[in-house]
Amino acid sequence: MLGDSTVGKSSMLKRYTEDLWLECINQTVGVDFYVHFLEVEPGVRVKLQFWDTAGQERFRSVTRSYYRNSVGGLLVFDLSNRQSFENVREWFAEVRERVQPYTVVFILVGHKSDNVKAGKRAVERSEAEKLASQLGALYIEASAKTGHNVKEAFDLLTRRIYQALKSGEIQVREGWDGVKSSAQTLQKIPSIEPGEKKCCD
Ligand SMILES: Nc1nc2c(ncn2[C@@H]2O[C@H](COP(=O)(O)OP(=O)(O)O)[C@@H](O)[C@H]2O)c(=O)[nH]1
Ligand SMILES: [Mg+2]
Repeated sequence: MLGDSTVGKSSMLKRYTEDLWLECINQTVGVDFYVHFLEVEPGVRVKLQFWDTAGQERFRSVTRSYYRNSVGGLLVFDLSNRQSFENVREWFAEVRERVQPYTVVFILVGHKSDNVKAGKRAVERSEAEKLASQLGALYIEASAKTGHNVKEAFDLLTRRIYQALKSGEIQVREGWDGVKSSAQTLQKIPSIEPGEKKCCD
């Protein structure tokens, strides 16, 4: 989870993993860890691990150490906070710099979409879509408060990663924790038929 402090990263994760909304969520200190399971296609259940980083500069040295072992990221900004949008490029560059030459799959999230209804939009959808395409990411608007598009944002990221794995755009590397799977399981992924059961069901 990437983006400035207070854009709602922790709230998005709470909504996605527990379907909970907390008005007074605790500020993240350093890095928090969440797990969620998703069936990406019939019979293929993946375990997702999320690293919820603190956006403040004083924790950057901690959060940086997690980039290398991540396969994807949600770049989050607050639709009612222009500065948080302006800073997205920096977050992107910060991660890219540290994972090179490898790829990280990104989804750009315009968050707190409930504020848009209240007339507080500070970033136009067209600008955000333009930025997303420049960064090679997809764009989605969501709200942890109402639950709008939260599941969709995480699902989109997961499916993009899964596709990238299947196409070979991303490869499992030894000593890397971004994607973990036994070599045998991974080779089987493309050939799984809908409805076919995998082990450990
Ligand atoms: N209006 C609105 N406020 C939100 C939403 N998500 C989070 N917030 C508020 O934004 C503040 C920061 O949220 P938090 O999840 O801690 O942000 P983080 O620092 O990016 O992890 C809190 O006061 C939340 O209640 C949302 O979808 N809509
Ligand atoms: Mg947080």
